[in-house]
Amino acid sequence: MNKLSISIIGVPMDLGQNRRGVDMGPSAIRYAGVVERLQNLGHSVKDEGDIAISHTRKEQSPNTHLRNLEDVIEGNTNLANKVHEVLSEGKYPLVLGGDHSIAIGTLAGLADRYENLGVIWYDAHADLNTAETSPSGNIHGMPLAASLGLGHEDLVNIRSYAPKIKPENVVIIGARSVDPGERELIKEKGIKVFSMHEIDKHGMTEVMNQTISYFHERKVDGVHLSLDLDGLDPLYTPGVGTPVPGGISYRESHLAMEMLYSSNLITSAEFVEVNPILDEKNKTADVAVGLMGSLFGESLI
Ligand code: 4U7
Ligand code: MN
Ligand code: MN
Ligand code: MN
Repeated sequence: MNKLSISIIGVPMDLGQNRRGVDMGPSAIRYAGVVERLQNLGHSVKDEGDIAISHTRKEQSPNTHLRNLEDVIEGNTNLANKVHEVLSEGKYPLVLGGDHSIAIGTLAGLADRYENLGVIWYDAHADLNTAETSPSGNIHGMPLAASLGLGHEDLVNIRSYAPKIKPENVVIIGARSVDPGERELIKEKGIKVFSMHEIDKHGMTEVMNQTISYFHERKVDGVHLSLDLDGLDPLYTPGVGTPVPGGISYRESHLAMEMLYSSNLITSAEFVEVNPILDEKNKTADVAVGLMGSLFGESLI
């Protein structure tokens, strides 16, 4: 079994959306025992601490309806640099959010090192809005679009290159709340989506088998797992800012993580949108850490 050197990077970011408290996500996940959980699997784990994030919220940034644009860019630039550094040390980046706008920074740091990076977007949402299509102005609804090179140019150009990823290297799993502009983009770019409909109809085993084969066919040189805890049903993960009923179950999610572990495909991961203020007794952080356990080999030892 492959033992990894995992670097945990906390990102106390809450500026990508309106609800307070998601900046405490990294603390809640640490409190739920992430370091011990992964060490118990034989991995070597280093907690790199938190990325510096500004906490001055602005309703709107000048010249745009995107909220807190400058501070989101600054935080994501810091994160991108850290992810890049961790990779150069040969370590496996495990990023803890924070709202999902941080995927912009994570992918900016990763894609610099990978030629043909794959991405799994495990989420109730597609996060494919741009400044033009966003109904909310919240940047946590835009990270996948930004990483594809679409949207506000400063979001798209973190670490001074774009795009970070190719649309044909993205698989979205769990989608059930997709905006009209996002739908168009999915069609136009041919992005692979396993919505709740496909999960219900074919089951998670089939969905994951197809996902894994897809990445093999695409000849990716790494796959990043971006897991938004709202991908699961709010019954299991109530501590999220934008819950959507009818989500992926607890067991289906563990199965997905176990299959990804066995596939040996995943080379980095992030767990985002844990909001302890909205949670019930740290349930959502506990589920997050449990899923990390499965992703890093728990069921098989
Ligand atoms: B998350 C939304 F309009 N699409 O853009 C938007 F429904 O990172 C929600 O997946 C985005 O939690 C949710 O604001 C972002 C909305
Ligand atoms: Mn979401
Ligand atoms: Mn998301
Ligand atoms: Mn959310």
